[in-house]
Amino acid sequence: MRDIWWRSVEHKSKEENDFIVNHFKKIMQRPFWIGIHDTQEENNWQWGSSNLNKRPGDFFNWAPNEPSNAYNNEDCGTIHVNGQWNDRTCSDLLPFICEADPQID
Ligand SMILES: [Ca+2]
Ligand SMILES: [Ca+2]
Repeated sequence: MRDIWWRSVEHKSKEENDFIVNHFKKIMQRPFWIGIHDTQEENNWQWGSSNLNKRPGDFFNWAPNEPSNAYNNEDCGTIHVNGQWNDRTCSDLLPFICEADPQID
């Protein structure tokens, strides 16, 4: 049986971050969501797959003065066309890209 886990794309290394920017920069006229958040504990940034026992990763590419947690209400990460990240309010309507891990049981 084949299970596929979909999640918002994760950028756990500079190589992955560069890959996403290089492949999607033509459509990145707006920032889009990446799968990182600090919803459980302020400034403890985790990838969405962390609860799947995946390595949380130690690569971060925040823009200068980010994450700012503006209005004490920015808990979800976005990426800009320059590859740098910003935290925003999680309910903002922005595009996202999904990635998947095909798993064969
Ligand atoms: Ca926050
Ligand atoms: Ca911010």
